[in-house]
Amino acid sequence: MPKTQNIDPKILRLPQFIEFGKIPVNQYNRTIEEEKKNFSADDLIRIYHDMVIIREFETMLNDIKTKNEYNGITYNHPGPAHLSIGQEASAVGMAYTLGIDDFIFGSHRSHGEILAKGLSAINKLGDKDLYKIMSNYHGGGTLKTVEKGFDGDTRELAIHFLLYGALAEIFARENGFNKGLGGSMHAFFTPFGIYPNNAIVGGSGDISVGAALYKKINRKPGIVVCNIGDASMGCGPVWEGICFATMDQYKTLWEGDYKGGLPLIFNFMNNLYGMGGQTMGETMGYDILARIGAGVNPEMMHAERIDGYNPLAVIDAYKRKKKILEEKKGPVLLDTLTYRISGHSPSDASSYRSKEEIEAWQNEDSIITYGNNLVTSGIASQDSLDSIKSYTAKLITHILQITTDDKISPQLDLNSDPDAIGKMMFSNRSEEKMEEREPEVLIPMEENPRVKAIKNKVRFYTDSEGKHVSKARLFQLRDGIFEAIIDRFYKDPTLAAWGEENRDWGGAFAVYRGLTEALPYHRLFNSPISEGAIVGAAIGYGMCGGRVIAEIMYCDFLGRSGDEVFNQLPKWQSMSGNTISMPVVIRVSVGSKYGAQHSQDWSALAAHIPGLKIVFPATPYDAKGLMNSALQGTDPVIFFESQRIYDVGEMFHKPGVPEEYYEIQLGDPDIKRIGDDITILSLGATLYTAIKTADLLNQKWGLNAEIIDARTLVPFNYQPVIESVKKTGRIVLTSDASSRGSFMKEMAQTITELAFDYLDAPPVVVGSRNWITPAYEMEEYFFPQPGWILDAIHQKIMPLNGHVPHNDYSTDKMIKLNREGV
Ligand SMILES: Cc1ncc(C[n+]2csc(CCOP(=O)(O)OP(=O)(O)O)c2C)c(N)n1
Ligand SMILES: [Mg+2]
Repeated sequence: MPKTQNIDPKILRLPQFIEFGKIPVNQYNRTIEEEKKNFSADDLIRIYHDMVIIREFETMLNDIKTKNEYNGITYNHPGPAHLSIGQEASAVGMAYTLGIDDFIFGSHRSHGEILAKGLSAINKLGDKDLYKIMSNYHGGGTLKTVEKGFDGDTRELAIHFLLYGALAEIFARENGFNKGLGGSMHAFFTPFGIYPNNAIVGGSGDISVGAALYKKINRKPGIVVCNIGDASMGCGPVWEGICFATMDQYKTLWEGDYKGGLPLIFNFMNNLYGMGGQTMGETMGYDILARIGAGVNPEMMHAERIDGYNPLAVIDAYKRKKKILEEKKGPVLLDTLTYRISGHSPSDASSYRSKEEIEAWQNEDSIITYGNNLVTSGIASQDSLDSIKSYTAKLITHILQITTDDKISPQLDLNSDPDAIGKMMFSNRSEEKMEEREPEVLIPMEENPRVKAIKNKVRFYTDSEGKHVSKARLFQLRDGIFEAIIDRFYKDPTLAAWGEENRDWGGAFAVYRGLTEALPYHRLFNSPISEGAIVGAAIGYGMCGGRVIAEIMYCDFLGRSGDEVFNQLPKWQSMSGNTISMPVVIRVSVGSKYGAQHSQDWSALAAHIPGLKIVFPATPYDAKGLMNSALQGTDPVIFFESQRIYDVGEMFHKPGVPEEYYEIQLGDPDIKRIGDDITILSLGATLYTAIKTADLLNQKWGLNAEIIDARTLVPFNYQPVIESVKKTGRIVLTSDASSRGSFMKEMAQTITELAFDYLDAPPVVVGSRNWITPAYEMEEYFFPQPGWILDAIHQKIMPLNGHVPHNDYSTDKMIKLNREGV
């Protein structure tokens, strides 16, 4: 809601028509003769060569999958192989003009794109650079294997390296580009500009937007190509990615040379099918996919359908579209028409399409047609083309032979190191900034109005006379988060933040108030209401090397970014074989007062997914220290914040929240009150419920409860909790999450396992009801109350003399509730 842009009813209420321009469809019409002036003969032959390599590579995989044999080499590959036989021209055409600074993202069917982009990069890199890239990768293991007995030139060696790295990845070998942890659908190799390929249909649709943002925000050269299938046009992340990538603000509000569109091409590899669903005529309504561009923005996304069966048509389109991106008029939508001759996977019986249809496309096969054109135009002889084919078959046979030899190409040795994958789940680095340069800010930090206001705040909840400080004067939890974030914005030039209402509004809960004054648009901006793309773009930004904070306004909206949070963010570091890091913090606000769809604590859902660090602070001191750590790290962190306690002051850390920078290590729970009769382990805002409970236990029964604030869920150091249980013999755990499947249940189970001998009673979890969250007026019947914890202690752990429980925690009641599913 930038005040600079007035929305005038006098203009907006005028009648008018929306005019759509023309979207070109297959307009390329040059002959190869005409193209001779644009390409050397070598270049034209290289296009053929690259297509043949892809065809042979995929044919080999098809043979291995269907017959367990290729050219006399037998092998069983149990994993996936989504082949792109038929689509070679679209891949080679796409990659031909791209340099190594241009990044491609892909899908489950991206072997061809990997090879095409790799071959294009090899052609553009000098021998020295190529050798350096190869010898640096994974300590040179992949290179050493292909170098053995090889006596050609560096470029040829690099082709061996590319084919071997890709195939070894597909066959889960340690020499694979991602140590065998990515596999067929997730293989990539960033030194050649090949970024993650994604097994989730449309997964690259928003991640690639983040990569384009990374390039734009950090002034990096190159463009980004998002290669996705035609059926992915039905996927949320693709639509959200398109919305995110086409926001007006890039052209209206971003300043100076940041003004202008994203350097991004959404390239739909339109093979007309999504598995067995026919996108034109059955499962979608667009008829011609490029039509979609018309509705997105006035530029109609410069959309175009191109003939992906003709590599020269694709190259022509890329040359023209790259120019559009250089002029900052992107993004672009390309509908690259192609056809998958092979099945969706080798087990596909093609029951959804006719033999005649497949034959018709085979008759127009791009490699044969293009080869014939080369011959008839006198660019190449049939013999020379045939020798490319026979050379390629020999090369692929050799690569298959060394890849399938367990001695030459072993898998990651999980026998000798059973934790080898575990060690790759996190990058665990500590980096003040992701790049060395001055951060762009609008004013010195001391001049920031919020920073000035905070200077006058009291950083402990009581004053020197022990009186409670008024809310207006109090340094609150939201201030702790703000201090950590603004500090990092002035340290790390790559740091950018986005989400809904993040800029002028200051975030829905005023955590960012004051940041607008500090930061130019390109470092802090409002996003569309696209939770998937908010997170997806952060993932792309992070994997390219930038640090980013994305915000989800309510925890309940995490479902909208489900794939990004559960499938993408946690996995790319380890699926890359630890070659990329993911300095991404997702702030998630946990609500109350707004009923069933705005008040859920879903921290357990996030904690369940391997590869995420999960934080949930409850005090201003912890919030600042933990946010500092999250922003100093290189791992994805989901940072939960409870709306109930944004305004609390610091009650525990004396003399108050330090003004200077400090870190609190993720994973250490904190003992907030010492006691030896019972341990209360709390998470998030229930720390304050625990405090009230402890006060009651002390006042009424003279018991001293030890209160431990978990602070983080993953990682988590159980040692202090076990030490406490050794002392108290009793533990009750509480959080605002519905108790069934909550993280406190997980903790209770682990504590039972680790400290069984010290326990006098079972660990008991007091969470919220397994209901919808009712209206604010009824919330005390839903969220755990001090009285509930007393009831549970009384009935399950130790009788509290004279206590009359309100709630029934008996075994019978628990069995009944579980049986009823509530
Ligand atoms: C979110 C999701 N839904 C379904 C699938 C199963 N699936 C794998 S590929 C595919 C079809 C994708 O079609 P398209 O995007 O056109 O790519 P193509 O396979 O044609 O290359 C489907 C449904 C998946 N991997 N991810
Ligand atoms: Mg398709």
